[in-house]
Order: sequence, then structure tokens, then C-alpha cells
Amino acid sequence: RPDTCFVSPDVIRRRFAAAMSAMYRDEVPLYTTLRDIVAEVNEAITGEPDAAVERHGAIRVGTPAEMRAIARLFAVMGMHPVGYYDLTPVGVPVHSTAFRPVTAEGLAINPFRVFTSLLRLELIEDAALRAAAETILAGRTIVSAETLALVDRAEAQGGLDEAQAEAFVAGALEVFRWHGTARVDGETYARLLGSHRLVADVVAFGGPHINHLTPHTHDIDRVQAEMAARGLPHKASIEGPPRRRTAILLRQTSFSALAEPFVPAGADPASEPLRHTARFGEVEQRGAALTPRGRALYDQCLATLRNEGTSPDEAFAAFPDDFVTLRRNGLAYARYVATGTSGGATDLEEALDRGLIVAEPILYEDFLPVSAAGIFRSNLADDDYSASTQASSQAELEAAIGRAILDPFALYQAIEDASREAALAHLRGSVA
Ligand code: OOG
Ligand code: NI
Repeated sequence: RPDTCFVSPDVIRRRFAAAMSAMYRDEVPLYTTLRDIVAEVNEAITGEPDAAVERHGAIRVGTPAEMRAIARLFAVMGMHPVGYYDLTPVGVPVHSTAFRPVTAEGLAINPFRVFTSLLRLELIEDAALRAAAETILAGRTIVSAETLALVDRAEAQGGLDEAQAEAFVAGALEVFRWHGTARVDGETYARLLGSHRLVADVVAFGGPHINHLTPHTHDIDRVQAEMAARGLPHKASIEGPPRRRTAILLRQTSFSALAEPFVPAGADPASEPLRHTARFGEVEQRGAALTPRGRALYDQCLATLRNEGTSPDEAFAAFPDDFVTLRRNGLAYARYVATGTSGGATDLEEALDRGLIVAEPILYEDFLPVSAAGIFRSNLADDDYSASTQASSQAELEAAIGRAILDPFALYQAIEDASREAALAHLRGSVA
């Protein structure tokens, strides 16, 4: 079959992300308010209409088999596992990856990615509860047989045609829908909640409901101020680096999760519903991707920040705040672009000095474990936290996913290398 009758995975992802956004706005009205704020702030900055397009969302799954099904589902949409995040040292019993597009073209068509966490059931201390949770999870199917059949189809034939893609998007959406009815009774819900709020969130319901969506803003401080002005219950502080002239990595804030009514299994529908707190809305602002060296310096600054009495600006004073220095010192990746002028330079630095090539930041497309912990934490009860000493296991998560997790640093390095080669080749071409 010729490829031309297949809808591109990037287009399927774009349709899916739009459908997910519409569903979430409908399910969580406060999210519509947040999205409106983001659109207004962005428009005020760029002078262009802004759709507040979602950059990411997050889900949590309960078993390796669920992780595998989700990974196959995302692959149909051109989303691949990038980065390993172990959240257990910061007291959240999960390890995670982000399913995201990996090419510049894919990101440009639609940047949606999903931070996906696998619950580490072995961290439930109460053996009886752990066994009960395992049994409950073993009995659920998160992707319908029809949708899985479409995934099989996509894998076998190398894509989906228009009608199949439409059915796939509709089926995929169902996986992430909120279930107002729990699969467990009120007493079991309470026991799961007592173990960790996250355990209740993953185990008690019919599937991995999307727990937040996150549009991108050009000015997160302004969005935060606007949330406060409109009385949205927001996170006390923005995660990530402080505000800087040259944005680095990722800054995030969110409104607090709502206590939503649900009916436990076996309950009289006329009785008072229980409430579950899980779903929220988030905003992100992204900056330059850092090299391993830059990232080490970032982590060092964060550690300084944890010392009492140190302000964010003081803690980050050691971090250069202009892109020229960030690049020269090997702290940030660069994309090299030939300016079109011919000049005979063959050395990169010389070409940069003479303006024949310009260096620009590569946008960070991944997540930050400490920030992610802060986002989890702001939406869970404080007493849920006890850091675990459980060894982190990327291999275990990869076994669940069924393939290797891609290394984000290697992806950025490849973009930088390819751009350098292309820019230098362009100069050589101009000389000839
Ligand atoms: C995921 C939290 C991590 C982020 O933006 O860092 C995250 C979750 O709450 O399931 O989405
Ligand atoms: Ni998030």
C-alpha cells in the first residue's frame, strides 16, 4: 500500500490533542479560565491571536501492561519515550517518561506530549492492600479492544487511513476520560487513599484520566499574577529557574486540583458522593536546552536555593544570563544558522565572530524531576510524602514500555551537530 493514503502520525497527534483539550475544558471548567488567561497574556506580548495550544498533559498508569498499551497508542501519534524520571527520591511512588515528538518538524506540526508515570506498587507497605491493588488493576482494561485493533492495524500496515485515524482519535480520547464512578467501594478507596493519594488516583478508577493539560506562555509571571487577580487557587511559587533575561529549561505553575464528586462502587447513587482531588491546570514557559554541564550547574543552583535564606536570584547568580556566554561555556546547546553571506570562513567560531553564522538556543522539550515533584506535590496532601530508598530502575520502565527510552541530551546534541554541519557546508558552498 502506498504511504499516501495514510494520515501522518503528526496530524493524528494534532487532532488528538485538540480533542483532548476540548474534552478537558468541558470536564474542568476552571481550565477554560486558565487557558483564556494564557491566550490573553500571549496576545498582549506578541500582538498576534493566540490559541493557547497545549504543550503537554500528564497521566498515571498502574501496571507494566498498561504502560505498554499506552506506549503503543502514543507511537501511532508519533510520540516516543524520552527521558527517565525517578520520582521516588522525592516521595512520589512512580517512575516516568515523556512520550513526545522527537523531530523539529513533528514539534512544529503539534508539540503535544504526555508525561506518563507508572505506579510502583511494590512501594505500598501494607501487603494486603498491595495485593488488593494488584487484583483490582489486573481486572481493568484501559484501551478498548476496538482501539487496540486499530493500533495493531497501524503497526502492521505502517499507518492509518482517514477513516481509521478518525476512529483511532475517538477511541484514544476515551482512554483519558474522567470516570465519575469508582471501580472500588468507599472503604477500599479510603484504604488506598491512606496509603498514598496517588495510589487511590491510579487504582480506584476505570482508567488513566488526564490529570492536567498545559499550554505554553511567553510570560509565566504575568499568568501567575493574573491567576491571583482572578482568584484562581494557584501554586504559591513557580517551579524551575527564576525569571531571567535568557530563559533556560522550563518554568511551570498550576492551579490547585479540585475536589470532584464521584460515586464509589456499590453505593446508592442517591447518597452523598465522595470527593477526589486530582485534576488541575498548568502553564509552562520554556527556554534554552542545557548540556549535561549546564544541567549540573542548574542542579547546583537548585541545591543552593534549598539552603534557608537564599533568594532565587542569589542562588542562580552563578548561572550566566546571556546566550553568548551560555554557549561559549558549553552550558547550553545551540542551533547554528548560516546568515547567507559568503565569506570564506571555515572555522565555526570565526564564522560566528564575522556574523556569517548565528547561534540560537534550542528549546528545551523535556521535564525537570524536581519541578515535576513540586507539581505532583501541590496537588497531593503534604503528609503523603516519605522519600523512598528504592533503587531507580530505568531498565524496568523500559521493559514495561517495550523499547529503550531515548536520551534527551543525545537528541539535543544531534540537532546541534546537524545544524553546525549544515551551516558550515553552506559557507563552503558560498566560497566555491
Ligand atoms: C505529573 C507531574 C509532572 C510536569 O509538568 O512536571 C508534570 C503528574 O502529576 O502526573 O506534569
Ligand atoms: Ni505538567
